[in-house]
Amino acid sequence: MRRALELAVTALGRTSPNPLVGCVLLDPEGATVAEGFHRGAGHPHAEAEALTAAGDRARGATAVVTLEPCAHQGRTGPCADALLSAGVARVVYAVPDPTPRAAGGARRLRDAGVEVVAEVLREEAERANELWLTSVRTGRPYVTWKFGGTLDGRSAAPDGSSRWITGPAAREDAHRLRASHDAVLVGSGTLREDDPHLGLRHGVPGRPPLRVVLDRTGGIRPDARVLDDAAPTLVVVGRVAPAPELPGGHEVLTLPETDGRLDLGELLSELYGRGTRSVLLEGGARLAAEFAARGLLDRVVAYVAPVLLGSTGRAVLDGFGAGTLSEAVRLRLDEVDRLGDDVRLVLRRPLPGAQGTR
Ligand code: AOF
Ligand code: ZN
Repeated sequence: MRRALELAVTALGRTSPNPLVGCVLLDPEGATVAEGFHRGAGHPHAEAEALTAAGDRARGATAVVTLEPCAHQGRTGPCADALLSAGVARVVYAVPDPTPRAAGGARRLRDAGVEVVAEVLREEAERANELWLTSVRTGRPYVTWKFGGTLDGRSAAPDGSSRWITGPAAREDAHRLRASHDAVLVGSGTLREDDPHLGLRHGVPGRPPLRVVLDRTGGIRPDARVLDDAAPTLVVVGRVAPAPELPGGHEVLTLPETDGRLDLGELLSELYGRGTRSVLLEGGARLAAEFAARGLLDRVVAYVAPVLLGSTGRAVLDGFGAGTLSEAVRLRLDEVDRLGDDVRLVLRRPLPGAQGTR
């Protein structure tokens, strides 16, 4: 299963709206017969890839799969049936398929007399596929807020200078984080002030994420860097805004507004409907605050630099303020890593029922 997970994550950032899946076929002595992983929507499922590579040697084999084999006819056939006709004797999987459309493969295999072992290395497999799994369970994209800031929570000096607060290792890592998401999102302030590009730097593997920019009043300039041809861009405007003229390959999305703000819930369901399973918030402070206030942050990745800017610096979060401690957003600290002179913290929404304090 560890090997199957390793195979699965080689396609990180390229499979949406489909999951990461890996599969290893073992002979009765435990030797590897064939391997496969899912390369992305429209490509064969991991099981199918491994079965094709195995040919006749799949007979009597054990299939080790990171996700319950599917039972539906979609873009490709039901894997449960393919495993049956190939004569596989045992199926070991990690995570049950959470989609009503594809679930039921384990039952079908058991009913046909195949030995099925469920939930092997489930925790590791949940983590490897966490963006997709959380997304299909909640029906909206998984939301990660990424920021680089000072020890005292500032992202820029009062004059706007911010290059560079964190060092090259942290910035490199942030780039890889971008490549692992389906979409990156910035608010109108960041769009106007920073003219961000949001593409993948040369040499970073992966498919470039969809660039999503909020532009409530429709003021985006046709020469904005985000409108080049490095990746498609979705420009989100409010109902009253004039639809901006965009160069080819980019699209305008019109959303309802509440109290002069674009409806983020609508935005997320629109993105989900387009197959986006993960969104990375890349700025700015007001956008992040809105997601935080609405309880829409699944994960925070913070790059913290050994720098103090003091109270005149611009806060990483702006517009959200807890009146009292019990209203604070409390996160679970999962990872702490040193990257050069900076520290990367990975924090997640606490598990339901978990205590906020230790
Ligand atoms: C995959 N790859 O290796 C496995 C999947 O759109 P379809 O027809 O390709 O079906 C996608 C669903 O099939 C997916 O959401 C998941 O529930 C199931 N299993 N999918 O893309 C795979 N094993
Ligand atoms: Zn399948």
